[in-house]
Amino acid sequence: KKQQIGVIGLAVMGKNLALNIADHGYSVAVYNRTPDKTNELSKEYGDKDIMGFNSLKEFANSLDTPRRIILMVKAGEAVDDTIHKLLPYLDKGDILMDGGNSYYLDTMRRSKELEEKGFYYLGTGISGGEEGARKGPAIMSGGAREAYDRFEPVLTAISAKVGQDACSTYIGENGAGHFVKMVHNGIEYADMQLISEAYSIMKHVLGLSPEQLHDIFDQWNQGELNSYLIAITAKIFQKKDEPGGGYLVDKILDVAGQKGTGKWTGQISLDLGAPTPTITAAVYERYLSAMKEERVTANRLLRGADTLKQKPEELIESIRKALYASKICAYAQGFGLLKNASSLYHWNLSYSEIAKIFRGGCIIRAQFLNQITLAYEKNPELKNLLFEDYFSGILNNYQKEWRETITTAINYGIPVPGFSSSLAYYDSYRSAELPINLLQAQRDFFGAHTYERKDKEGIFHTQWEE
Ligand code: NBP
Repeated sequence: KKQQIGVIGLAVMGKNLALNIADHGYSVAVYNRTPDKTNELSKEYGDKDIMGFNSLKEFANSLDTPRRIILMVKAGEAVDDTIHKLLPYLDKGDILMDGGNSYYLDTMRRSKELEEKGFYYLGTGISGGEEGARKGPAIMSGGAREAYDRFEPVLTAISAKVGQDACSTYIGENGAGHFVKMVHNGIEYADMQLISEAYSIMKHVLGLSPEQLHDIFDQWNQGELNSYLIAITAKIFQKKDEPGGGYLVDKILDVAGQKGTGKWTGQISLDLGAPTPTITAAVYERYLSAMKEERVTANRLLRGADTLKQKPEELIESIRKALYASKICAYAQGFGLLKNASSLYHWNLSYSEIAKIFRGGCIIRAQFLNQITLAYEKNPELKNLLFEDYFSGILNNYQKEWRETITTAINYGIPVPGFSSSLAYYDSYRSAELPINLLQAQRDFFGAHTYERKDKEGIFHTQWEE
């Protein structure tokens, strides 16, 4: 008997996906570069239909043809390396699916190379971390449609479900799946930064304790901010350190790592001319976090301030509104970036489908994604989420408190780059007039870059000085 699905790479994600697939009635073959992980998995889960192999040749021979293989190795060289070693044991028509967080241009390159050799290649974003992989992630597949169709039953079975809907869909050709996953992660960076800023203001201005913060986030999670990240934030504030030690959150070093997807989102937004200031601010803030020593020195040299105008309860409600308004702008930026990429690469992305699969399994799952889905179902050509009544209504109603929250943070010297980038995006976007006329004059002054005029057609250049 041959195994139905192959999984290569048995770290956190691959192991849990293999178990998830086996739980849904598929027989699985697994392989990992270091045999220990394969042996452990086979030993620990001997009751499941999972066969471990320590040679790629035996692994490939154990699979039903045309083969369906999921690669879950570290993004980058490991993917090329593994493909290179596996290829001699594959047959034309086999489907290789990269389920890691690969850079979408790598995916475009790999699919071209493999398709030229007669293989299928699916670049698939899988979100949800360890728990998602085990119990149901959100899955975004890119590549040849017919290859997706052959993989689809497995992907649908193992994905998260929201009501009747599976959080798995075909996104588009070649790198489209990984691009959408990358933007998902960029939005995730923004979401996490914004929540951290809300926490920072409540902690520093109001001096709230972890217990109080737990109650507030728990309450926020009952309303329009309802989401996975708000829910886990509430839980984090409850976690005690080892006996006698206070709360764990207060013991954690304020230095963040990153694996690249947020950075790529920022870089590509520059390439594609799609503004994503909130997402990019979140990436910069992680870089700043890593400069811990410098910050500690600066903290001694450079002063902040304090003056509180609002009552505590009012401020907490203002922060909630500022968080929601800022979040809406971050999602508008992310979907704006998808729109630019879709037209550049002819992916014909369905934004309502994308918002729909983001509702379950993945890290940015949130109640308000229903609103995004509805917005794009109503108008697939929507230029910007901010044009949809629901979102413009929220922003119009919340902007006063949004501004007050940021003002409070500024007065206290509390950094809120996410909140303020979102507000700057909002204010720039709603400005019928920007001071860019002056900038254009400067460009023409020193570089003869020319300018256009409000009052007549044409391209103009002025001799600004004698
Ligand atoms: P890692 O990203 O930590 O990668 C570890 C795996 O890659 C191990 O199986 C390791 O084998 C293998 N590997 C490496 Br490293 N170099 C290799 C090489 N040259 N040849 C063959 N195999 C190699 O694992 P992960 O956290 O499970 O993530 C897997 C993918 O899923 C990544 O792309 C990641 O970005 C993505 N992802 C992760 C999460 C998450 O929450 N962790 C969520 C969503 C997506 P070894 O055992 O021999 O070292």
